[in-house]
Amino acid sequence: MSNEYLKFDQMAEALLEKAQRDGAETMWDRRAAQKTQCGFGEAGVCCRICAMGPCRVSPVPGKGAERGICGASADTIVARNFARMCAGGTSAHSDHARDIVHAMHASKAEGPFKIRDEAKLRRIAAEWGIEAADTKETYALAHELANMALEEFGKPFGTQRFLQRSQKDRLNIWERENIAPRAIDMEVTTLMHSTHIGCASDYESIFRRGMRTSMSDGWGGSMIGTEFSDIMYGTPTAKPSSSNLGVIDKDQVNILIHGHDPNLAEMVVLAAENPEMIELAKAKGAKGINIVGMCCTGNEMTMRHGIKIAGNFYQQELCIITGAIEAAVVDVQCIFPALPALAKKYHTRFISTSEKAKISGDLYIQFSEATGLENANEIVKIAVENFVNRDASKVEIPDVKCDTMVGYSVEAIIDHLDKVVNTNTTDKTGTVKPLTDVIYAGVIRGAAGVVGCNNPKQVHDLAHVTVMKELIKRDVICVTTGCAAQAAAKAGLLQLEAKEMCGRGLKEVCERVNIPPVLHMGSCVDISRILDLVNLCALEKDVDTALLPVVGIAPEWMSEKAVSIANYVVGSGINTYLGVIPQVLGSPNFTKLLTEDCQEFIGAHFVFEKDPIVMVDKIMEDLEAKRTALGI
Ligand code: SF4
Ligand code: MSK
Repeated sequence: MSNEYLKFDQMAEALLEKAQRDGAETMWDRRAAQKTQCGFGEAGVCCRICAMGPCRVSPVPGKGAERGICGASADTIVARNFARMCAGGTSAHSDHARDIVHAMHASKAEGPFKIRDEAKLRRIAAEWGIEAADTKETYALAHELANMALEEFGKPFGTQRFLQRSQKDRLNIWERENIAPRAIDMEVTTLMHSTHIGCASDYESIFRRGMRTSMSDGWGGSMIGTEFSDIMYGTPTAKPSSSNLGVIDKDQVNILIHGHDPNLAEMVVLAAENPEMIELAKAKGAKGINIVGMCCTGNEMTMRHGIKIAGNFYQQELCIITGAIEAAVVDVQCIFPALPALAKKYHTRFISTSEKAKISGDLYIQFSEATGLENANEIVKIAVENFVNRDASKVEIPDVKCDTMVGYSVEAIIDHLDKVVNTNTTDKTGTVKPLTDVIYAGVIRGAAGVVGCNNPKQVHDLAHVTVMKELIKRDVICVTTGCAAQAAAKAGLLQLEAKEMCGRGLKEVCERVNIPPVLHMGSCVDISRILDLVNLCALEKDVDTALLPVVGIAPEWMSEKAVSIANYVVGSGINTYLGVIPQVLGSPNFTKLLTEDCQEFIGAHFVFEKDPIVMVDKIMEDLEAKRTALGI
């Protein structure tokens, strides 16, 4: 059970030993049962998209079968598999966004689904050309905007509305290269069609269709998800929180919220604040109700409410193994199907809530916009009543937690920058100019977006934390989302005090702006906030994003969503570094397309590098080369 991949996190090892004592199975047992992973799958050359297959072609040219039964080559098979990962990732982010828009469509002044950031509602409505966006009645406007957003998924003509935010050189590249995304559902459908047996075989064409689909995620679904969540639940502002499994409280009813979609979790937080529910918890012997978050539902809730972060992807099982979780409540994405069986080893109720992610094995309470608060009340009551079933002899909560700052939306960052500007002038710039100024002046050398998951192919959190520590030491400011952000939180990188780990330039910026060197920008869909920020810098300097000294990094990624993200970040002109090699090496041509050739038409490329220190060395070379080219 003990595994070299866990050595960074001593706490995990202790809990895994506890799991063994408790007779509970974990991902490490299942990882060991997999033995050696399939080399064909690893190289991306296994095809099972038709029933003549599965076909495996040789990842080594000249050795073994060179084509599948239909004649598909390694290039075609690898490109199709990669493209279908983009389609899967795009659909996950975008379908999440659609649920947020549906909640907005159901919003009303007297219901639990309300408009909480009216200014943003009016701003986006004006951006999308709705007449009288500044004067219309709030909910009439919200419903009109929601209807327009729903059209972004299925409109027959035109491209994504948010593209118009982009700096013009980048927009021209998208139009020239035919990767400006159309309706989101159309892009996913076209890509699935294109990669059906007997359709596209040209690997570059498949890649381009995949990139256009991913662009409909980044500049479509994810951006809609972020902006509309802000309208519904509030745009995040900087606030303190704390992180790691020590945030679980042995004296309280602990409810774990896990997944991605804030609709349910917002209602659970409301329900848990109900004085009647708190009284019930006390009557059951608890001091109160403690909500802790995991993965991106956790990120959404910490960004807006400061909800404590229990951990990231790897820690979902460890959380239950503490024996102190009364209910694990999940919505969609990144939820191990193994959790209900694990929960049964303890007293934990496992509650799935979405028909898109119905997980068998315990309780299913279907969440809907019409009954959201009632569903949440039922869930919280089940958790509270379960407190008496906790077995004290099975409780072991690691005494480890770390204070952290969260909530750095683009608006919050600009607000911080304004406060510095105001030391010299009475006017707020309301722009990212102070940030671009310090980058252009060389006080900081560049910026990095560090995102993504955990993956047993990397030591838990080690690559995330090493990359971020090395970058801030070398005066590169980091923004982060997803499980990478939670790794940073646990390592103390999201504290103001982390400025002491920085180079001189970045330290001074952190002190003057009163920010940590690594800024938590939210969940996986909130990578659209990073796109927005980089685009604002490009607009400020009126240059293509590809010219700016910025990079994207996913040190420990694992999901299809991460493939889609990497693809739209490259499509947005930002070189993207992956610490886990995607399953493409079986096609040297496709690999070269990703790592070199796409630079020619999109202005950015992928870099694969498993070693985090070597990765940072490459990133610094990249950033300095961009600086030289810009003459800064
Ligand atoms: Fe084999 Fe071609 Fe069918 Fe793939 S599409 S399984 S390569 S016959
Ligand atoms: S939760 S997609 S494991 S970042 Fe967004 Fe973490 Fe990756 Fe899920």
